[in-house]
Amino acid sequence: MRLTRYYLPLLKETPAEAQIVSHQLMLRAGMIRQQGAGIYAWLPLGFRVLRKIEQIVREEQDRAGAVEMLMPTIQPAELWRESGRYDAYGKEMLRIKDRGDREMLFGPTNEEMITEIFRAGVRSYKELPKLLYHIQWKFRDEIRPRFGVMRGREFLMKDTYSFDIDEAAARRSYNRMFVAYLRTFARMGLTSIPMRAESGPIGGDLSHEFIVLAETGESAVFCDRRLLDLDIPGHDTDFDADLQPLIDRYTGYYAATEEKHDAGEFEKRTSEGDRISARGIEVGHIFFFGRKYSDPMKAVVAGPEGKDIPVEMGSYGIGVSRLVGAIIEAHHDDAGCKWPMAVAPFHVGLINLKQGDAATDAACETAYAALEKAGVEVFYDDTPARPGEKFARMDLIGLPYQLVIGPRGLAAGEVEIKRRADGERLALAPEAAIERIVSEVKAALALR
Ligand code: 5CA
Repeated sequence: MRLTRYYLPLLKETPAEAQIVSHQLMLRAGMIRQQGAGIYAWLPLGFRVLRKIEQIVREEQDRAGAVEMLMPTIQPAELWRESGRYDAYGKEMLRIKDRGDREMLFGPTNEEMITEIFRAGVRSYKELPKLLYHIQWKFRDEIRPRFGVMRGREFLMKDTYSFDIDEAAARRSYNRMFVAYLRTFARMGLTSIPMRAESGPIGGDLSHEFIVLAETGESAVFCDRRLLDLDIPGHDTDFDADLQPLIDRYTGYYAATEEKHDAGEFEKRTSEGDRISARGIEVGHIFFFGRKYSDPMKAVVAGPEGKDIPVEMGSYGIGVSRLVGAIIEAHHDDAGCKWPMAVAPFHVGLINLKQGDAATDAACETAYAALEKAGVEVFYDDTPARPGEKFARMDLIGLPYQLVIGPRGLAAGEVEIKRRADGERLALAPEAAIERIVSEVKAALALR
């Protein structure tokens, strides 16, 4: 991509309304633009990150055995009357009427709709388990939307729903999602900690929040430091095998959100040096709630003896748009974002230090074409701006590598690579620089 063709409205000043660094950087780097309280347009650069996060979420859901579909954003109120949640949900639900005066709503979540879809198509316990998911915009009329995409009113969520014949089988579905979540967040460069959590309006009594530690997080959390060093399950994890031992390794350490925190137990189960009391960002939340929806909505299957049995259900959410902010909170410095390769909007920023100089332009075009051909995503600053401006701009948008090409270096047979993560610089011959970037990008993207 060439910057001269792109839409990258950067801000010089830090917007006063943005209180946390991820919100400030998303506005300054031209990733989002506010359209109302808690409602954002995703500009091209931000949209690329959102799409990459979504794709990782999708790959890990598929790997764990979930099946993708798409449900609408608008739902009929009737469905929610069946479960009894229409009135219970309160003012957070955006209620709408259509031209025929029918009551509709903008979905804050999809338990009712998926239960309706399931009961229409599954008859026998032999068709279970079923894990279905979609990635769709939600609306919650939050009292206090804040911190940009972290707590929006309109936000993108991945929500999965599981259907099983009994509690033991439902537990296996829950475990699949538990492991998938560890992998999903790790692939984005985040250390997530599963913590015992309150289930709130979704219901049920088994629930974990996946928390990324951050000073700016909205949740107060308590956990054992050793959780930060556990190995992430590999991409060859067999999701059909018994995952319980893997889960036990995590749940064996103390970790709880404020609502579930028990100070006495915390002290008993952790040594003082391992005790973390901190703040965190909730990037995912998984729930097992049994028959809360299948009972009232009559989602039943014929069991082994032919009798109708209500299914045991769970639901599993990931805050896809919130993750964009969470990743910035974890990876930035004073100059801007420092994207992990897997979610970077582009892999490399190509900086032409003297646009219009024939040799420099030619070297840039050659590098641009060679990198693109090798599957590396290049963002080429082909504007006539001064070098200082180009450097600051590239640091702000935070692509993992910068390839800097100018007349002086070229005369000495060299171009420069700068790694954004640690600022390390390396002067190499143009071909060697390209090779180096291609192999480092490939290595960083390799699935582990
Ligand atoms: N139906 C269940 C799971 S599918 C559910 O709705 N769970 S939730 O309420 O916990 O939301 C799932 C995830 O969406 C949260 O963990 C959080 O990461 C994200 N999320 C929730 N509310 C917001 C919001 N207002 N803005 C941005 N992300 C949000």
